[in-house]
Amino acid sequence: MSQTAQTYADQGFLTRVDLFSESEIGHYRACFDEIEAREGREKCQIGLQARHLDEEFIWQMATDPRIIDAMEELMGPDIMLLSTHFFCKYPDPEAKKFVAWHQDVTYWGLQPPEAHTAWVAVDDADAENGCMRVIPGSHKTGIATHGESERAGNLLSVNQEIPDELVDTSQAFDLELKAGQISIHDGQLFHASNPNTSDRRRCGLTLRYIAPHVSQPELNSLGGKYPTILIRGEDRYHNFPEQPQPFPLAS
Ligand SMILES: O=C(O)CCC(=O)C(=O)O
Repeated sequence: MSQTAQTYADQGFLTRVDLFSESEIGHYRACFDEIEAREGREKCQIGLQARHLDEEFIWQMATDPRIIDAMEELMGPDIMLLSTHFFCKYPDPEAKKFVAWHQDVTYWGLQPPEAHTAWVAVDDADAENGCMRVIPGSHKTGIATHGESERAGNLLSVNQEIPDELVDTSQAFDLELKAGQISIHDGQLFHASNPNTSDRRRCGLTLRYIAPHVSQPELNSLGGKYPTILIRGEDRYHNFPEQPQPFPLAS
C-alpha cells in the first residue's frame, strides 16, 4: 500500500490535493456560473444532482484522469461513478444553512456500504465560508444510527444527523481548500459543514465513486437508484444496469 493510501486508510480522508490549474478551475467555475444564471441559486444550492448526465463539463470533471488516478490509488483499478452533487453555500449572514454531522453511505442504500467522494473546490473554501469539516479516523467506528437534526437549516436530504453524543467535535478538522484543489473522503467518515458567514460563495462539487462489488439493494434517501457508470477498469459484478457514458471520457 502506498503512503498516501495508508494515510487515507488511517484517517479516512486526504486533503489539499492539487488538481485543477487556475485556468482549468476558472473555466469550470464559469460553466457553473452559467448554470446558476439559468437555473437560479435556490436550485444550485443542493439541487444539482447527477447532472454529469446532461452537462458535459461535470462529466469532464468527474472523469478527469488525474482524479481517477487518485481514486485508483485508494480504491483499486475498477471504478464506477455513482453520482455527482454540487453543494453551494451562498453568503448567509443569519448563519442558517449548514450540513449536519453525517456519514454519506447511511442513506444511499449501498451494500456493502462503501463509497468514496472527491470534493472539488470550485471556489476557495475556508472556515469562514463553511468549508467541510471531518473527524479524523471516525470511518473506523462503523455506521452510526442517525437521528434528525433539531436545528433548522440542515441541507441534507432527510435532515439526518449523527447524535451529538457520538461526535467528538473537539477533534474536528477543517478541510480548507483553494479553488482547484480537492479533498477525498471515505463514505463512512463523520463530516459536516458550518454556515457561510462570509460575503463569498462556497461552491464544491462532490464526485461519488464505488467499486463494482458494491450494489444498491435499497433506494437512496431521494427514493432512487443511482445511474452508476463504469469509468475505469472492469465490472465483473454487473450489480447495476449497464449505463452508457453520456459524453466521451475526459483525456
Ligand atoms: O459540501 C459540504 O458542505 C458538505 C458535503 C458533504 O456532506 C458530502 O460530500 O457528503
